[in-house]
Amino acid sequence: MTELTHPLATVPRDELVARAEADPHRPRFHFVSPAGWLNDPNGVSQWNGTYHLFYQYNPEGAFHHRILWGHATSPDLVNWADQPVALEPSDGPDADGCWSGVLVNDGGTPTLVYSGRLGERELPCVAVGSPDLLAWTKAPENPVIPAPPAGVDITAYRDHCVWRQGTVWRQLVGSGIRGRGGTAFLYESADLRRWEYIGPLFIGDAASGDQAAADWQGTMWECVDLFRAGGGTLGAGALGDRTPGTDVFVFSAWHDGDTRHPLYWTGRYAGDSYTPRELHRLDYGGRYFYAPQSFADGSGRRVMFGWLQEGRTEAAMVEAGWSGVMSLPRVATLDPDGELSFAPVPEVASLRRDHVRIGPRTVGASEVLAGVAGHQLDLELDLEMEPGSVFRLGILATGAEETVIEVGYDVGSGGFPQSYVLLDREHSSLDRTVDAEEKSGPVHLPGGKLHLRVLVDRSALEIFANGKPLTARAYPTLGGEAVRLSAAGTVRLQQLDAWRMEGVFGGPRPLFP
Ligand code: DQQ
Repeated sequence: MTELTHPLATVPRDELVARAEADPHRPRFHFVSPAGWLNDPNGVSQWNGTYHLFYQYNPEGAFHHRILWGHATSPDLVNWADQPVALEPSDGPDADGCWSGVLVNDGGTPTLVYSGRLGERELPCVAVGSPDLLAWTKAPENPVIPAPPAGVDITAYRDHCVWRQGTVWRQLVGSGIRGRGGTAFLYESADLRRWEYIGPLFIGDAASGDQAAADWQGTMWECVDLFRAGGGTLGAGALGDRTPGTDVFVFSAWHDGDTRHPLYWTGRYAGDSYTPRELHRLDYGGRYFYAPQSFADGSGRRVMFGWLQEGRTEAAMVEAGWSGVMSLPRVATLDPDGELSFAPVPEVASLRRDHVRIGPRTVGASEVLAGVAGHQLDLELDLEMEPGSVFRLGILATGAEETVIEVGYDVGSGGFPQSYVLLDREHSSLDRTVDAEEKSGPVHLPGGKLHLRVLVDRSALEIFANGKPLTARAYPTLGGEAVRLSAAGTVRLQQLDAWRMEGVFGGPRPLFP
């Protein structure tokens, strides 16, 4: 029987919105749910010019339970209007939750493919939308795939990537094969309702690498996403041909209930399989940019959203009345090394106010910037670093608290030159219950040149160092607003541009728009 009240539903529903709005850690220019719980982006798309963002939503409180699909629309990927809940559990295969999925255009009919949850099991379901995408009707055929592939010992089975290939639909469902590794099962259909199983697209190797490593593949792949980057069409051309572009396979590495981190393979999808070339980390913040989903918008850009998980305790989230932040939409491109490079969509610049420009000058031992301070900031820096130098940018700083972004250029380590971006949260917060783990990853700095973009939205931080993203959260207690620069070795600041960022929501929003 479905539980009516969850043990974590301790905050009365009519108090959730007020609690959420009063929280100083709640971002103001990132998308957040009206209150309650938000996780994965779903059905990200542009339809007749309007952008649609659906999301995993629990309006009962800030915990993951009996998930609905929240819905918001935008003309510009920046300003969002809440829309009625798109999907909610009902008797049948999604009675315990409408889990993650995608939106496709079925000959002009908006159609959702999602994971219906019943008991401990998820199965593929379909819902059809009204022309304005505001009313959704579940398909009578649900679940459209009645069971995972027979005879395979799987770790889990959910989440979808669906695309049109010639005259048919193809679908991937994320999974893992016990004792082997993560996988995605490939299916084909003429009508999105009857699916023929083809086989595993390819299978990862959970035994390769250290389980604690930031690029461990996990035992199950959540939220699989396959797209062609750098030109050409997914599925066009045979293996080894000269069709341009790289097929990128994104997944979120999961293990035994633990949401680890998003990774991607570069490689080539041809016929019924994918030949992986290289595995990469998608975001150096790991679990703070989880379950990403992407789409090609009308202008052909590959736009990606991810879920910024919280770094505070379950009890703190419940008390706050809200949990989970959607990343700013970011554009993914292929860099000359064949890896993904990211930048927030340029539309985000429309929120910039009170411009301050500093530089050129040499960065000294430590300097608090005059005229640049705040909890909602967009900072863009161009730097030239000498080999062996380290640059630090402190944000949300005051007295005993400071969050530090550090970039090292050719800093010898173990005899090898190394360049990196790092987020040091050791002194971010006097609250010792929040996560303070260091996050870092390698960055290329050709000729010592660094373009650093830092978006601060209260507890939500998005950092891009020469296109490599590092997303995370910080929860300072003292309300610090200062920005501080420091350097060890020679670092020249060519230019720093800073803006205060406007919020995108006018005030409290109803839990059920
Ligand atoms: N969250 C969804 C699942 C997905 C997971 C459930 C990833 O469909 O696998 O809310 O965060």
